[in-house]
Amino acid sequence: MSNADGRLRVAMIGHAFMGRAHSQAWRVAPRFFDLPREPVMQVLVGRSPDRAEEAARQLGWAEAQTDWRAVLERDDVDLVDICTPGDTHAEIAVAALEAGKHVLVEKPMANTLDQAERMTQAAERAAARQVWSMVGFTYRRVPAVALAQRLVAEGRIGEVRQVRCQYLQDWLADEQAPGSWRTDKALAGSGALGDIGAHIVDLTHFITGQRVAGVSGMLDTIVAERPVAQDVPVPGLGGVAGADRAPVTVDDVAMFTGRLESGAPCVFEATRMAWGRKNAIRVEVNGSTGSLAFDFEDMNVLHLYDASAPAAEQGFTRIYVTEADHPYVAAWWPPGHGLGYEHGFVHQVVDLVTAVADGEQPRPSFADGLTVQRVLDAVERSSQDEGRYTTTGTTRPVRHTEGES
Ligand code: SOE
Repeated sequence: MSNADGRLRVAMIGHAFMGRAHSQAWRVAPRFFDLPREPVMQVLVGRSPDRAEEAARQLGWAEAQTDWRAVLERDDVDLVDICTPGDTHAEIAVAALEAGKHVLVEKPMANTLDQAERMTQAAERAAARQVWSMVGFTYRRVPAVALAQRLVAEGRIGEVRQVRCQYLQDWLADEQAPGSWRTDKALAGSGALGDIGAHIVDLTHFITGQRVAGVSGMLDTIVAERPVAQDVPVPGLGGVAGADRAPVTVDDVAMFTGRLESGAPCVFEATRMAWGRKNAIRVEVNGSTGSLAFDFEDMNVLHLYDASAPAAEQGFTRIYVTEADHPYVAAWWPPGHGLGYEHGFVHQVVDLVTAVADGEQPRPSFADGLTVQRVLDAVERSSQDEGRYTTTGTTRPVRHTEGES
């Protein structure tokens, strides 16, 4: 709970790539947005005392610790921000919620459906005590994506008929690229499927307001063994400590088709092998009266096709999403200056702190994260059953809501 003086004291667990992005967001959000609570960067938790001390100094945390369980017992911590590999998300999140701490957990929320279900149950219990939780799907907080959701909810492209998503990266396209915790099923749960496929499933849920009801999936591990990086905080992540090579036990490529609750067909591709594509998140939604298209590699732009326009004027409109009345943009720069990858994390902090202060459920909630986990689980099961169409178990009567799925 935030204390009487209006601060929200944060403990962040993990300080690698996500820890650095979250730290910048905690530092910057109160400087650009008028927040109802002042985030305080109280304590950074890491495995190595020396590395944690150095990270706390560099990233702006008041102190460094190595025992996350002891941090959960502190009265000067109100919120726990979990930036660790997925194998620890459930244990830490459930313990933090039961200790009365609000929780932000990185995506995917868990490595298994069972873990996600337990986390969601703990979150529901905690919410009854005004202790809140959120999953860190930050791409829904890119202004162009938030605008896409708004336009679909307003009916600007009519009824959603089809969705196609890609998340293309190439950081493992080189067979000699070292393994890491991200290539080890015991630590990451899955490969491209959970790491980046989770993002495009959440984006589909968010933008369309509908859940994926069933999938036919295929997973592929293209490079079966990799060198083990030695210059990492805990040598051996991604393999046996001390070994110089380790098997890859997760997918490099995840491809699946699906149907939304309305029956609309979708297609998804997530890969780490697409030479030349660095962080290409592409979403295209086709409706009954138009289309929307987004590519994160041109992240300040949203393309809108309005099929109701006079035939002579029809074509994709390139909306440069940098105007003050676009989502989140008014807090930043004048039109035309654009935002970057890190701003989605800042917007995440803004929305989380505001929801906590207002005593409202932040979105995406753990229940929202569970709907994504159900899709990932169904893709795994389908891929093990010759790609047979597999329901996600998340269907409900189709609702056309103003807001979230
Ligand atoms: C994968 O390399 C990754 O770091 C994801 O884990 C993040 O969620 C994504 O934002 C960038 O790429």
